[in-house]
Amino acid sequence: MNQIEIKNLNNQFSIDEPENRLNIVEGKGGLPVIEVFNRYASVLICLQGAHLLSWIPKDKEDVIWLSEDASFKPGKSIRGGVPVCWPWFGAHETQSSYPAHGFARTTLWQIVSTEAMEDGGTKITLTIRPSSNCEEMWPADTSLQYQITIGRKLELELITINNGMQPITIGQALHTYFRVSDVSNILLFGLDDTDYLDKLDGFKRKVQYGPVTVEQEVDRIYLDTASDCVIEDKTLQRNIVIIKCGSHSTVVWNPWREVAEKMGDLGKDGFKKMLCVESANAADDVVTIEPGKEHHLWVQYDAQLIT
Ligand code: TA6
Repeated sequence: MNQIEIKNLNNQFSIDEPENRLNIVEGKGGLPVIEVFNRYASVLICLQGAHLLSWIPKDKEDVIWLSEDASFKPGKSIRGGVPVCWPWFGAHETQSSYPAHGFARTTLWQIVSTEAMEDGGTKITLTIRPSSNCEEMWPADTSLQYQITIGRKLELELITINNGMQPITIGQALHTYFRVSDVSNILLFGLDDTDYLDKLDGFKRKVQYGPVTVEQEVDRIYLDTASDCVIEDKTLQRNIVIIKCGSHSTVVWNPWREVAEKMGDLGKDGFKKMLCVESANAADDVVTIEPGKEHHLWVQYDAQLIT
């Protein structure tokens, strides 16, 4: 995106209030980035993929992990942050040449609106219309909206609207990389007694007992769960509380050392500093949307100090 286009976006969408500022700037690799500073937090969102890169609640540390080796290139997904996986999760069911986790995370999104809210928060609405630029992979007349609300907590809402005449079926996830002090020292609560598919063991169905701990590679789809999750990080004295709606599966992923080294964009020992806890519609938990109807995937994140 060139400087004139960025200037035009600022003319339309920037916010310039004493305690609520929003600007669009040229980020790494020339990709446009929305910067928000308000009384609650600062946030960075790359328009490619509507990819949230950072959320720093006031006087706290970043809650989101972004790889120091993430590449910022047109059409390439960014390692870390909050990738938007849509309209399928993981590999495409039948077309192996289609990108994993869909194309929303590598598409350039449009800004619909920005709003300085009365309570001092900031709301941003982004959109894509896939049938206009990803028609081969997704011919259905669908619009996708993404609302990001930066208040005392962070809210993300992904809305799929079926404008066509036939039902559509989607899989999706907010594939959030949470920043942790050391992944082997955290506990993830909320999935006790929940069945999961273990991708590392041929998708065998297993049961979780107690909190999830990570001492090796983990790649699991927890099934039939709408539960809140909490990442307890005693070293950072922080609980990250994850609440969701419109999702009945939760994916937990950490690649651990060997896989991370092969992936090449996780940075030195980056795997230790992250845990993906993804509010998803994955495996059998796909969503069918009838003509004229919509589906909302909503999450709310809160970073609480452990006293
Ligand atoms: O959500 C877990 C997962 O699907 C893993 O299997 C893992 O490969 C990861 O996402 C990252 O996928 P990506 O396509 O971003 O390399």
